[in-house]
Amino acid sequence: MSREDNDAKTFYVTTPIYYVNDAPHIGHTYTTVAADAIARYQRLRGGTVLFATGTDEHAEKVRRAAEAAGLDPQGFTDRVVASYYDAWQRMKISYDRFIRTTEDIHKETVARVFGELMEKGDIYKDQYQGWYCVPCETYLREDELVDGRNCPDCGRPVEEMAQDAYFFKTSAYGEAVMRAIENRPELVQPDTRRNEVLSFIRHGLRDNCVSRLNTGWGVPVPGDEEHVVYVWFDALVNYLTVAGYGYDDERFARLWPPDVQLVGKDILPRFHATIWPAILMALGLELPRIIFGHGWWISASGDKISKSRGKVVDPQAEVELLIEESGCTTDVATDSVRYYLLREVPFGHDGTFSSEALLGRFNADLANDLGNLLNRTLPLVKRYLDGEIHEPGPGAGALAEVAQSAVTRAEQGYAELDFRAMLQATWELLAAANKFVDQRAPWDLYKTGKKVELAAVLYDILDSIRIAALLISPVMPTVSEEIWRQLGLDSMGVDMSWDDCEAGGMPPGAKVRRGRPIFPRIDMDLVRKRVAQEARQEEEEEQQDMITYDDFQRLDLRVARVLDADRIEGADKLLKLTVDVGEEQPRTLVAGIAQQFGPRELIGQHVVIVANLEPATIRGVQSQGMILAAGEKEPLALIVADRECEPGEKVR
Ligand code: ME8
Repeated sequence: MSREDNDAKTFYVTTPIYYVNDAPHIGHTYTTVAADAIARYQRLRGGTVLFATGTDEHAEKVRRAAEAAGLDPQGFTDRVVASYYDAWQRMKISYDRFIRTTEDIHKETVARVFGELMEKGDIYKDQYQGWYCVPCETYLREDELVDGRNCPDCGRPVEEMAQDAYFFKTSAYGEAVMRAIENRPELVQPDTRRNEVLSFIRHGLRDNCVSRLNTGWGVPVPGDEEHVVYVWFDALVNYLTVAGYGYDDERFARLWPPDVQLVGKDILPRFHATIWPAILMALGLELPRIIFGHGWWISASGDKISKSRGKVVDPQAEVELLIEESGCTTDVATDSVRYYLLREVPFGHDGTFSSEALLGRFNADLANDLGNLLNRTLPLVKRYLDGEIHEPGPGAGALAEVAQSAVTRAEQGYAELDFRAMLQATWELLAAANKFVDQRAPWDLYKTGKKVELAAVLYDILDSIRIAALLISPVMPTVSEEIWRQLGLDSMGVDMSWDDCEAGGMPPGAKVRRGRPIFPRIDMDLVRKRVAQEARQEEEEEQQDMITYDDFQRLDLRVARVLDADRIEGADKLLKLTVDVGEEQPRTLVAGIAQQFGPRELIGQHVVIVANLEPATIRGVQSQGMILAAGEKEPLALIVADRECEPGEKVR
């Protein structure tokens, strides 16, 4: 499988494949937009690119979500995957391959890889005794748990597991993986994460459990239908499936190894920087060139402007916000959110998403610096040069040096995945061009009849705008196209190409076309005033929702001691509790907390219940009251008495 010459290499960039228990969120969008910018940049440079993303469907949590929705897993994932197609279309994600792990070709590849490693003795059968975090789909050792029962990554309770299982000999590759990461600083990035990874490996790698008991969802272990391949093993193999491993040698030779693999920081140390390279080493395959772990977005507390109104930022809601506040088009709003994501924080760092900052950047960077430069220059070309770009003539090229420096730094930014630096470099060019307009005052040149100078100055400005449009086009594809159109380049048949980044490339004869301003300014004072008014209104409405003390008194809240707890057959979320409320007979309650709390941890707890709730029959069990728990969507913590008190004690 030798590669004949290096030019034949297709640039292969990947995102993780995402779980489909839910619709896409800001994290998915962030990685995918960044990968999209990389792919578009490579294409702009004339390279052949394969940009792959997709969905990870064989997770236990996906099976459970399907069950909760009353659908079979395949029907459920078929439905949710549509929300990914839709989101990526809206975000202008130019993927070349969307892989679903439920595709036959992928299932065959997983079975092939698993089989190969079994044959080599790198996968063996043993007993698994330990813990499993369903939300993270991670096997955990006792000593990794927090407080003896919670997942170290997400903090949620884990489930105990004891079963026959297959193991991958990660431990045998620990040393080699560590050496590879140490010797090739490019392999795992950024540096801070690389250090985290190295210390994770130094702590010692144990063999990983790579199977689960077959519950009818997943890829069966070759030759042993009682087990299915562990979802993370299944998922990592997607990068091989996409590349044609084992079924299309020619494709594989063109694609392997991946050039850039983007992942979030949480799935770097345990998976992409250890098990993944270990699997590749076991298969005798080259490691990826770059695996980059980016940071996380959190939403700014007290961000009143946000349309998402929650802890989780919804990129689509932010797009709508921009449209509403500025009146820009959907395409421009989408490009602006893409810009904000890659401009606001250095790639690799965590960031705080704030709608106010998004609107602020829209005004300052996009409307003022970029939009205004275009809007003030095009009318001058119309007025003084009949709308046509002239030969640069003597004196042109005043901005060439600044432009050259911006291009060099942008190239470096793209190569190092430092999107922020790349955009900053471009904005320095825009700032220089804006300053140049002020200094050279084309209107004065016109008035004083300095025609040659006037043509040269306008040429330089438009040329800078053209270069800036090229530099940002991987991030803001539609905006760049619109600028291209307004500069008259599309009607000249000039395609965008990185080769044309050099100053002086603006073709004379292009006829500029004024359009609507791309970035209409947002009146931030008005936005703030309206938001404050909405907040006041909300507060008033909340006050109207107040209950009186008498209303509250009607609730009979009591302490109850849990005597027994049991799962209810066929109902994943429900537990049947027997509680002592200080009455002659214990009561029975049905509580929807089975996914967060195990029966054993409940017995003996002093919980709080609503004792005068009308009884209801749930799944054939009469429930006489309701247990109180914190958590809006799902129960996160039970309300318990923090010191000794008698069952039946009133809570007031
Ligand atoms: O992990 N900010 O899938 P997933 C930035 N199926 N990134 C975030 C984020 C945030 N607030 N929240 C989550 C999986 N992420 C596996 C991958 S690949 C072989 C298998 C990132 O749907 C997170 O770091 O949970 C991860 O990269 C992705 O979004 C979530 O993926």
